Amino acid sequence: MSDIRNIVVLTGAGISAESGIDTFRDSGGLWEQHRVEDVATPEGFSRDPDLVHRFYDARREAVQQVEPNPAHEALALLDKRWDGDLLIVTQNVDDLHERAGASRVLHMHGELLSALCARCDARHRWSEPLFGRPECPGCGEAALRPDVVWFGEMPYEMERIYDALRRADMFVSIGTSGAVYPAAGFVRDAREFGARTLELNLERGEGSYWFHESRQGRASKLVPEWVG
Ligand code: BV8
Repeated sequence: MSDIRNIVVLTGAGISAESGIDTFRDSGGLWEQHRVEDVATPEGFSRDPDLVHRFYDARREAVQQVEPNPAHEALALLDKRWDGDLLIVTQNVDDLHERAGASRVLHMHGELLSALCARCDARHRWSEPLFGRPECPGCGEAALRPDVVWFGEMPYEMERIYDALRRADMFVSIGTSGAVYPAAGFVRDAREFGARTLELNLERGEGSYWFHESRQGRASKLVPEWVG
């Protein structure tokens, strides 16, 4: 990677699969267990907040029982030793990148271990259930919701992401089906801005043909090999 200075990595549910966290679209995945419209949209939340709280409370609990895997650890190692720009943009709402030791992480779809107050917009570190409507530590209202970006909501820090893509010499996509936008379009943006693009995934994702190179396999093998 001699001529590479600035790297953007995009991760999806596939990087956490070997830690025991369900992906969305693999067989038996989260979207087979629940209708997206019911649990991952603002309309679903206003229709049945308790159902949505139970869905996210179960995932928040599960995330605290699992560990990072060698793919998370390899990215954390890269983060520690890379002296150029590096941004790990994750679509995942787990905290496994951080628990592996990575620090340059951006959760574009929010985080399970955070609660957002629908009344005062404050975000709070949160590891307990939201079922039962606890009060917002800021404004005292019982208006806390999962701090997760649902379909139809604007992902976090898009300007910072596009700024990093404009400057990237390398864009690596790991463990994502490329089914959800705007994340699924980042490879095209990076390529247009002149970056080399690499896909590391169990199978070819929906936008696989946009990548200069695509390697199939498990993240716990491919990512340590790529980081070297
Ligand atoms: C927005 C958080 C605008 C919640 C999630 C038509 C065209 C283009 C766009 C749209 C459209 N219609 C609607 C849209 C917009 C919509 C969208 O893209 N819909 C899709 C379905 C077409 N997008 C949005 O709504 C986004 N917002 O557009 O806002 C806007 C503008 C102005 C003002 C306001 C708004 C917001 C989308 C965010 C939704 N939230 N998650 C939660 O986590 O519960 S989405 C969810 O699915 C994930 O976060 C992730 O982002 C996404 C994709 O999932 P993946 O991570 O890729 O997981 P998946 O299971 O799909 O794939 C796993 C992969 O891993 C597989 O390929 C598998 O082979 C691989 N794998 C498995 N095991 C391993 C492995 N790889 C390696 N090793 C292994 N061991």
